[in-house]
Amino acid sequence: MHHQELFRRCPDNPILTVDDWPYPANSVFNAAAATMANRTVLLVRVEDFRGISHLTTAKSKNGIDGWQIDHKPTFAPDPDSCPEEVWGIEDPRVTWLNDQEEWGVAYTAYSEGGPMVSLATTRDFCSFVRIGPVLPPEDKDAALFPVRFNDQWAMVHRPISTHVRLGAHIWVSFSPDLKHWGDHQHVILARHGSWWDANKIGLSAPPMETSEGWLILYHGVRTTVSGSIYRLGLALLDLDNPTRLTHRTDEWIFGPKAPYEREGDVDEVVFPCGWLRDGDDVRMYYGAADLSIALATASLQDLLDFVLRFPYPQRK
Ligand code: BMA
Repeated sequence: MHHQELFRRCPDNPILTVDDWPYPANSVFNAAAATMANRTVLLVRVEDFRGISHLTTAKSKNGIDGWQIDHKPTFAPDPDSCPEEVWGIEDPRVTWLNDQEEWGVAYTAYSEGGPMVSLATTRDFCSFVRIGPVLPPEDKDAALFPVRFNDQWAMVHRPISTHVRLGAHIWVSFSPDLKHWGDHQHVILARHGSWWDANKIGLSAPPMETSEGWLILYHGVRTTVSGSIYRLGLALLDLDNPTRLTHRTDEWIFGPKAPYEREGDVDEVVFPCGWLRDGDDVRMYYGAADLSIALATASLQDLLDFVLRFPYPQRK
């Protein structure tokens, strides 16, 4: 199998659009995913006609169709109490936190000072408890790990560096309490030049625990004269030390191809915020062209076999 076919698109794509929405919206995309009581739950980014985003819960038995969608925003920005959310909340990633018996939600709070990372928790995808803004601008594409390392929570995120190695790279930070974060380390650097993941990368779906390490799905942004192209690659982090990168694919494994990925509010974008594992099956939910939600599936073993062909370090 060619590695461009590791993920197979669902024939029903796009599986969710604004036409399915119970209330008027400009776009529905970049959804987090979870499994709750045998149902697939998507926490969907919905952009309203002001351009401001909120999150709404959609549930389905088979994860493809028959979605039950909340009739109003489930988790809306609250700029009166949370000024960092004044321009909306975007791109959630959810992680089941074993010790706490709840999901941790990392999302982009769009503040007047720029996009930053906020955290919240939920037990039911109806009500959310904010932990608060945890990393200052510009920082986004964050997700929690499900377990602690030496008693510390860990989180992947993507600050933007204006120093010598200018660019947007993937970092991991640690916290004793989910609120205060430190011990920041960069773990995956954007490549340079003509690479598909030159200059700007970011985590896509949350890290997935596998026998070979933490499987990382990340996006790389190729800048061209007619705009950016968002594509996806894989990496592995050491199971015991998530700051140690052990593998990283040279080539992207998934990129915009279908018409709904190539043309939308932002052309040439595939942007997953969630993937779910069921045995060897991996279901990846992704925003398509900042307009709709699509689904593609892969075999976990195939993904691992492919990424294991690229031990790190290698040339950049
Ligand atoms: C990124 C994020 C995503 C968006 C993507 C493409 O920077 O803002 O929400 O899907 O750009 O526009």
